[in-house]
Parts: sequence; C-alpha cells; structure tokens
Amino acid sequence: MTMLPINEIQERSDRHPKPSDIKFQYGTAGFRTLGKTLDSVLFRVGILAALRSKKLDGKTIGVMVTASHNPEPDNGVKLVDPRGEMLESSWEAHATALANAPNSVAFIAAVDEVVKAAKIDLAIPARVVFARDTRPTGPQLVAALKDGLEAIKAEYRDAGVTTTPVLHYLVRTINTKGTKDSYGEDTEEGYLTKLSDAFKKLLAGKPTPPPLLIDCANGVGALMAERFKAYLGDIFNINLVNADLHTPGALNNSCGADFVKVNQKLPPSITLQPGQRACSLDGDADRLMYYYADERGQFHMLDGDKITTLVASYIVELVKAAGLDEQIKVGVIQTAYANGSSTKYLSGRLPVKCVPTGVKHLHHAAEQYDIGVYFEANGHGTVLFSPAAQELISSHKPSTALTNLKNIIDVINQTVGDALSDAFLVEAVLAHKSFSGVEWDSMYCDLPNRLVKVVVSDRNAFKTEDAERRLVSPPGLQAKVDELVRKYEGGRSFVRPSGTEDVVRVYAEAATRTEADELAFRVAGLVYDEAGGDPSQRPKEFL
Ligand code: 16G
Ligand code: MG
Repeated sequence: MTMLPINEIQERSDRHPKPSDIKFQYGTAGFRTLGKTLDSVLFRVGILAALRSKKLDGKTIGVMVTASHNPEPDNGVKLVDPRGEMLESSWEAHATALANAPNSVAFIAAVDEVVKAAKIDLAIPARVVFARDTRPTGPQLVAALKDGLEAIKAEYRDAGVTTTPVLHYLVRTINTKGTKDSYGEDTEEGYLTKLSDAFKKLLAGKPTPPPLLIDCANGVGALMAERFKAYLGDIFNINLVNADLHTPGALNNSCGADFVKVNQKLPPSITLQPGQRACSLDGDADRLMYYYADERGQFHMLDGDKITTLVASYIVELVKAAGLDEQIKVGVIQTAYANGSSTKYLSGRLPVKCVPTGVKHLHHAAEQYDIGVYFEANGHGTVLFSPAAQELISSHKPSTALTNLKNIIDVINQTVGDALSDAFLVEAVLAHKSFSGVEWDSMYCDLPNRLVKVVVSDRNAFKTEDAERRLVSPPGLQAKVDELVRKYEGGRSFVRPSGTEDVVRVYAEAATRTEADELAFRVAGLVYDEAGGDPSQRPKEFL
C-alpha cells in the first residue's frame, strides 16, 4: 500500500508555519484574506489539490491564486474541479480542516483523515495546473504552493500569470484532450484562437462595431486583453485603460467592475464621449460591467442583469430561427440581487430560477437547462449548453441561425464567467441586433437600488431561506423587515450574511432613488440593533 511521504511533508510543512491567531475558512471564493498571512494555506492547498486529483483518478485539478476585485494587499486561492467548475462543496470542509491544523503534526493527521474519509488511493498519480494574478504577494504564495505539490510528489504545470477564466479553460481542455468532449487546445494560445475566431465569424458581414474602451482594473485582464489585440486584427478595436501593472496599490483602486457596480458611476479615470460604450473588468477578469454615455453625456450602467437579458433574448431568437425551439429549452438563473425589473421582464418570456449567491449555485442550476444563461448582477456569468443541446446543434440542418448559434457557443467560455469572452459575446449580439447601448438599455428600466453593509459581531447569527430572500434567524427580524418594506411602493429588501467578508449585506430597491436609499438604511438599522452593535457607534445614516 502506498503511504503518504510523511517525512517529506513534515519537513517542508515546518517551513510554512500556520499563524496561530488566524482561523481560515474556505468560503464562496476559496480562501481569501491578507496575502501576507496565506503562506501556510498555499502549502496546504498544494497537498489538498493533489489529494483531490488522486481521488478523481489522476484528473488535473486547477489552483488559482487571486483575490479578484479585493484590494491589492489581499490574496486568495481556490481549487478548480476537472470540468473547470468550482470545487465540490463537500471538499470545502476538508480544505478548512487542513488550513487550520495548528502545526505540522496536526496537519499530517488531518491529511490522513481526509485520505480515509474520502477513501483515496495514494498510489494514483496527482496532476495540478496553477496560475496567479498580478498581486505582489503572488510569486511567494505560488512558491509555497509548489512546495506542497512537491512534498506530495504531484505532477504540476505552472500556467504563469493569467486570468481566472483562462485557468478554468486550461483545466477543462487538459482533462478532455483527445476525447469526444475536447474543449479546445490546452494552451493560452488555444484559448485566444478559439474565442477570437468565433468572434470574427460572428462579426463577418456586419458593420465594424465602434472601438471598445476596456477598463482593466489595473489587473491581469490587461495582459490578456493586450494579447487578444493581435488575434482580433482590424475587425474589432479595443482601447485599454487602467492597464497599469506596475504602480503599487493601483489594482482595483477606483476602477474595475466592482467599483462601477457598487458606486453606480464611472471610474474617475474615464471620460466617455456622448454615445460611447465601455466596460470594466475586475482584478482577475471574471466579472464584466458595461456602461455608456447618452447624448447628454449622462452615465448609464449595463450590469449582469442587462447582459442576461440581451444574451438570453438573442439565443432564444436563434434557437427559434434554427427550428429547434421544440427540442431546446432556454432558462435563466439569477440571485436575489437581480434587479426586480429584469426578473419581471425575463419571467414573462422564459423560465427564471433564483438561487443563493455564488457562482457554484448558479452554475449547477444552469446545468439543469438545455441552455442555461446565468449572470449575477455584479457581472459574473456565462451560458451553458448541455451536451445533448450541443449535439443537436451540431447535427441539425444548416442555416444562418444555426451557424450563428455554433459560433456563439465557441465565443463563450462555458467553464466559468469570463469578462473578455462575455464582452465579445455582448458585442456580437449588439452587432447582430443593430443595437446601440441606448437600445440595449431600453429593454427594461432598472428599479433604483441600494446595497449597504453592516458590521456585526457575528454574521453566523444570520441564516436565510428561499434563495437568501428571507431571514430565518435571528428570529423575528424578517417580520420587522417585511413591515418596513410594506411602507414603500414596489419595495423589496433582503438581508444576508456575506460569504467573503465579516459583514451582513442589506439590499433594497424601490420606486425612487430616495426611497431605495431610505429603505436600505432603515433595514440596515434594524440589523444593527438586532446584532447588538454599540448604540454610540450606530452609523448616522441608519436613520
Ligand atoms: C464571490 C463569488 C461571487 C459572489 C460574491 C458574493 C465566486 C467565484 N465568486 O466573489 O459569485 O457574488 O462572492 O460575495 O463564486 P458576498 O457573499 O461577500 O456578498
Ligand atoms: Mg473576480
């Protein structure tokens, strides 16, 4: 029987001691906190990724080192399962257990427990591919990760500095190479070629879209967007802003998709000409936020809900035009954060499902449809085509609609939300529908909304049901929220504990901006009082 290389693991693990005062948790976005505290976590994730690979018969597991839209000093790490999807949730507890073992001896005991609990055959080889974003703590964390992989003798491939969606793409292509499910070439070049070829085919014969301004959040998306330029040729021009990878502190600072969504305004570094369209990526390029200036120069945001509406409507049109609407059903997945107007617009036309926040929930729900379109309001999303739908599309009688549908499939990164792929998808749909930003925006009118966060002593006291739309704990609080909401025409509000920060989030929407703000702050006040915050610290705006 093959045993764990205990001495090797112990010796190397001693070089990556766990900080005694930190409790790590594998949450919605993997492990994420201050980068400089994550050395032991990365070492241990190396071992965990190898175990996951052994468990899955030597399939390649992905490891991405990133903290996405968070500030530059943060970093994080998450595992990617063989088809490019998020780590299976039952393994999140293993990850947390390994990360929190107080010392090397306890760590080895915890590894042993995972091996037993998951019935892992240690004789099976382990394969891992990893990448990192541009954060300054990245190289050192990758070194710790490699140490873990080497301690357990895993084979690994270093994909270097790249975006989260490229890493997901690599995992899927490596694991499907040479099979009937092959997803493309397992290289960055394969990714660039696949997406840009499909995009160029979709734009062929259409008027060239105006150049697109892309705010790269001063992150790794800038590298990838720059590489795309050569592949796009002159069929589509992109102009990059916030593409500075050298100034310390610039990453996600007053720019990027999260800045735009949260503040509902342009990054100060950008000015738009009347009519101009632009978009923002986040720090690891898996979220996309669009916007445009109207003829008076006024800013309008086109978020994940607007992207869903545009893309789902176009796909439905194509499926119908190809004569496949009887066989292929298109569905949409949203979360509680979806603007009420988008849900109303979409539910009149398509099945719409609401699931808890976090890509893994949306992704799994989208797999239940022949074509599942999912985007979080924050701009993270993609479209999934079931194997049966893909089979039908590839064998159905040729038509223009069918060709377009095939190219749409290829321009989309089905493994995970991909800001650049999504931007090409949006531009292709706009070109096919001859839409400007104004026409796209007018599909429905957003309800004014407000998101507020409340710092509480224990966010775990907050439990929800009904896809996070209702609180079950603390008892009685939901009834108070309901009572407040009833006072606002068209009002809606919900309270949920964050999965990535030690806070509780409050969302509210209402008929007017003032009412949405007021409702959000009043509900936040309820939360603050309930959670036992110090009355003298109660934020003034919580009415
Ligand atoms: C993470 C999730 C994102 C979710 C956000 C919610 C992934 C890859 N990312 O960024 O989908 O919207 O967390 O954060 O799953 P919150 O729980 O702090 O509100
Ligand atoms: Mg991200």
